[in-house]
Amino acid sequence: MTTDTLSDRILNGERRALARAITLVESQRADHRAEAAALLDRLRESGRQAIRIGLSGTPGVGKSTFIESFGMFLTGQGLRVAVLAVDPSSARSGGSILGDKTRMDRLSRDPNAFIRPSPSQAHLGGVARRTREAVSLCEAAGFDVVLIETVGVGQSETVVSEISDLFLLLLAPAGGDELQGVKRGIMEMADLILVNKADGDLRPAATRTCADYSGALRLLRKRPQDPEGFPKALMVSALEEAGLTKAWEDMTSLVTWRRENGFWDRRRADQARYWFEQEVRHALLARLETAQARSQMHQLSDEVAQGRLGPAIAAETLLATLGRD
Ligand SMILES: Nc1nc2c(ncn2[C@@H]2O[C@H](COP(=O)(O)OP(=O)(O)OP(=O)(O)O)[C@@H](O)[C@H]2O)c(=O)[nH]1
Ligand SMILES: [Mg+2]
Repeated sequence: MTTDTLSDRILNGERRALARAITLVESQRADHRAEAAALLDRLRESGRQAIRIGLSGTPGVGKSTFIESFGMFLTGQGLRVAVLAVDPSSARSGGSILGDKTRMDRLSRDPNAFIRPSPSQAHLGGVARRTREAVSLCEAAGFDVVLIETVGVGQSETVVSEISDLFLLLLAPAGGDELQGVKRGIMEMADLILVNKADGDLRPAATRTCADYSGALRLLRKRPQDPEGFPKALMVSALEEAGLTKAWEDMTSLVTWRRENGFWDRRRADQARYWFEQEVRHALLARLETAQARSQMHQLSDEVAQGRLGPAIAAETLLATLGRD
């Protein structure tokens, strides 16, 4: 299939074309990379934008259950929803939301939903880049909302917030009054904190946790991209599908405010800048990994070790040859 045909089919909202294009952006082959770049460039002209929602939380907090309920809620509103994942652990398990498709059983059968397991890639940088491109493909295919799930470990929240318009942090009700060891940096990224499992016996604990986090959020420095009252903490129950309407109302009012006040476009522009720089860094590092560069590195490092060349001049020699190819 040519790039033009594939692009037309994606713009038509054809799911099989979308799935195929995502496979293309996930490929490491140089010819596939070039094809993917051409496709993405063509699709960019559509100018379609989804609301990109990043969702993070520690294992077991209810991310998959929430995505199923919230996704069904959104499709119930007539919206088209795509679900992607940035999952550093999938490097081990080989795409963990695959197994999750059973947990997202209803959503995966909904014609207005599209679920894509995370690519199994060795490192977070690779996964992030491909997820970002997959998000663009989903936007071009006309999805209204793209949910990007990540497990709350390591750097993955930062990566997801660099792909998202809104960042949601899912928490479980805590026993005591401790703040569940949520890192300050993560709190500062959150637009909404959702205290999940606010049902049954856990409801009183959820109420306390929600109050604790509301207080903690008020202590953070005010961010320019927030209207009065944001970021905020809310209670939801993914299991009982409670609190979803309120959460969605808050998300849309935040989006509207940011659009009207220039913060939406500014964030997207900053993200584009960030990913451009990441691409440059990534490509430069990749050049160090070619057979030729490795052998030259080896040779120069021997000369440095033997005292025949200074480290700085040797580095310059190597870098000068990387520029040409
Ligand atoms: N009571 C209650 N239990 C919930 C709720 N949401 C999820 N759970 C339960 O919590 C457990 C973990 O839910 P998951 O949705 O798999 O959590 P997750 O965050 O996706 O977990 P990982 O994929 O392992 O990171 C399951 O047993 C769910 O049934 C909720 O709103 N209320
Ligand atoms: Mg899960």
